[in-house]
Amino acid sequence: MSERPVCAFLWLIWLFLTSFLWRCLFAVLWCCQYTPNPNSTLCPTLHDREPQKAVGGEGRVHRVMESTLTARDRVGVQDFVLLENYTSEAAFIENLRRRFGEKLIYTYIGSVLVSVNPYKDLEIYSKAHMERYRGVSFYEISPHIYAVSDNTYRAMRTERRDQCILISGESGAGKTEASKKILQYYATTCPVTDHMSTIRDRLLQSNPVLEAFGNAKTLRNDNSSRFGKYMDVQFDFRGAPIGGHILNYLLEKSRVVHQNHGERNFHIFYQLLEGGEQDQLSKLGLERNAQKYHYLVKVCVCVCGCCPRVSSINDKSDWKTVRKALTVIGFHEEEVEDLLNIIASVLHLGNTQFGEGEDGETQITTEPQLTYLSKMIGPLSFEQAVAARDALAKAVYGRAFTWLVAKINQSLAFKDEVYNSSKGSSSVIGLLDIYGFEVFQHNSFEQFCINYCNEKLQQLFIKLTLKSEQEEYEAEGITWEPVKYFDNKIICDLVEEKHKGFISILDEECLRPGEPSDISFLEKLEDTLGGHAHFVTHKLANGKTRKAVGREEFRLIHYAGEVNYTVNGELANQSVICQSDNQILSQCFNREEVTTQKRPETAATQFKNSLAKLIEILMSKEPSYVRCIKPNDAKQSGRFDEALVRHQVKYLGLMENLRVRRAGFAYRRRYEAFLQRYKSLCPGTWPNWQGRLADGVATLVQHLGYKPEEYKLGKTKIFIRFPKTLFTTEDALEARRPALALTLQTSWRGYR
Ligand code: AOV
Ligand code: MG
Repeated sequence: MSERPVCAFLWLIWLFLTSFLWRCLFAVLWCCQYTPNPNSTLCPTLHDREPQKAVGGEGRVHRVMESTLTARDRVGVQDFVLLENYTSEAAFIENLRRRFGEKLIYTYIGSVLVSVNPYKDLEIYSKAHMERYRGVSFYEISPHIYAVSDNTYRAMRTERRDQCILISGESGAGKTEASKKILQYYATTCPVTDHMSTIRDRLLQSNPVLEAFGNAKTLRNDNSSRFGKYMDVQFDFRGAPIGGHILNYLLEKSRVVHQNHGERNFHIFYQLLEGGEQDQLSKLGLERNAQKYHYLVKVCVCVCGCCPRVSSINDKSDWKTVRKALTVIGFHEEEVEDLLNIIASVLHLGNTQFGEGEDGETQITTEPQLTYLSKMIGPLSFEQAVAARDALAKAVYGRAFTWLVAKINQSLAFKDEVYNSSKGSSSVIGLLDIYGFEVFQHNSFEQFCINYCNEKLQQLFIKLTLKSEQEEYEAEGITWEPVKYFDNKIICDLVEEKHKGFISILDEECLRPGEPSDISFLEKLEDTLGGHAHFVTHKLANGKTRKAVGREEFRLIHYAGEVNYTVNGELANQSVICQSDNQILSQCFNREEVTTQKRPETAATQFKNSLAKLIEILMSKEPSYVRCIKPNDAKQSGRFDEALVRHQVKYLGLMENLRVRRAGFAYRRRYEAFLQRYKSLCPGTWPNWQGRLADGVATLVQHLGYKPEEYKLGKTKIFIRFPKTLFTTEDALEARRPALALTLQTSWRGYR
């Protein structure tokens, strides 16, 4: 054979191969970048927010392929909206249970994240996991707290609107852990410069400090938040964290002087005693033994905590963390010393014992405590100490906590000159982690406030999830049928209504001249609220006595369960402390404030007002929700107590939430996104629709054979009632994919 034809033959093969390879390559690239499925290769699940354009923190485009989901990830449905039998509570719980069994603790209801506490460390919070979720559209990847964090962050950036993430659930359900994971996500994935890394570190380090002073072991949770916390994280126009601010709500001060059996005081006391250096303890007059302190372990028969050590807590290493965190946040050595003096003084106060003097007067019989107390608290007279010991301890601790939050806020405050950035162009993401609904054997005023707070948040959830749904239908000109749900407004009103609500009655009783009496208060409650469906006392209508409610108690039927509250008056004498030499104390107890003649607002009214302000703040932002569920009461991993979960699913209103998502239109998407995704299924819209988007979508769905009852066309979006309709369309798209790739190849020339 001559050389020429061989060369020509080889050349032709090479040409064919290269052009074919190039075509393939272009086709693949084209598929990747301009595929008619811009949002996902997954079957789109159903949610109210538009899937955002997948732009990451640095403008990267992520594309997560279906193959990233393993068979395990698909156990059950990852969005309850996809449940066949969506009205069945049993099916709902079974889905939760199956996923929980596979350590899949997160599931969506539309855009709401349901999270079940695993009670063990799962390997799903690594940096690599954070990267997987970064910049990826909400539903392209398995449900996760990082998906909510990322979605919220991108919504803040693209919509330039302040956001908030509301985390709710009962005590021990995982709210605080969720809020910490969100903060860690931002700290790791957001862009930062050197200056900003200081703020980032301070934001992170504020957690161990506040937990040390504001968390404690309760029967429900070994690290229970005993204060409510709302934290704003401020981002600049580049999406970098530049500041933060914390609002704290009603610390459970009674814990300083009394704990239920099996519970502890605030962590900081045990941390100081376990981890503090010997020198330091000696200076404070403290012994390294929690058993020595009346407020930590009472020596008497168990009406008290009696559990200084907890297996899940390492006070010694926690102390180190807290000490380091205080430095990172910017506390001066003197400030830390003053703070520790306050902690020590509270312990000494607790150990102060009283006896009767020769003339029958009361005397402090514990000399060493008095020496330390007078040194630390200032000129404290015997009589005042006798009258006010516990009230004083609570007040000192409570004010020191407020001071601590203020100090952290100073260190987190946005500083214009440091960041060389304009505050005006910044946006915030607020994180709400409040104490969860709780019921103990003995419930006092503080439990009342905690549970009232949870009522308010549930009310907000109801209003916003239904309201936003309704608003969207209205804006799009779509009619829909509302879903029935339990509205807990009736309980909120019972507590806060003017003149006839619980708090008004309490105010009246406290501000009445003379000593407020618990019995007269209960009688007044009975007169005004007796007969209300959610209020119960020991008196029955027929004049008999209800045994389940004590004579000094009243019962509220909350949205989350029934709670008996004990009425017991508490009076505080704070006037002596303002004379202290301790800088923090004298700042905390302003002399003018405590000597003023004006009667202060009652604690209940203050709390009511601060909650009203909180609700206002939350309403001004775009909310995302995390609903936490506690799988068992024993704090055990792998245990799923169905009855307990069912109760929570009920009172959190998750079934109603799901029904609302489905009763209206399960799926909605902007015309351009819908057309882009499915246009290849209709010759009339493929490859490019030139007319009005709405007409393009109408042509497309007509061709697909959608029946009129299956969908509605709004002003800017298509609304599809049943997931099945969409699944059929998705199947058609899936079936067309190989053909589509071929079409792309052959149309390559034309496309170019
Ligand atoms: P809470 O904030 O909802 O209760 P926490 O967030 O403190 O509850 O969670 C309680 C405990 O459950 C934690 O200390 C962890 O041991 C465990 N836990 C929670 N979430 C996770 C998770 N995602 N992974 C592993 N363990 C977890 V309260 O503050 O009492 O209402 O007031
Ligand atoms: Mg908590």
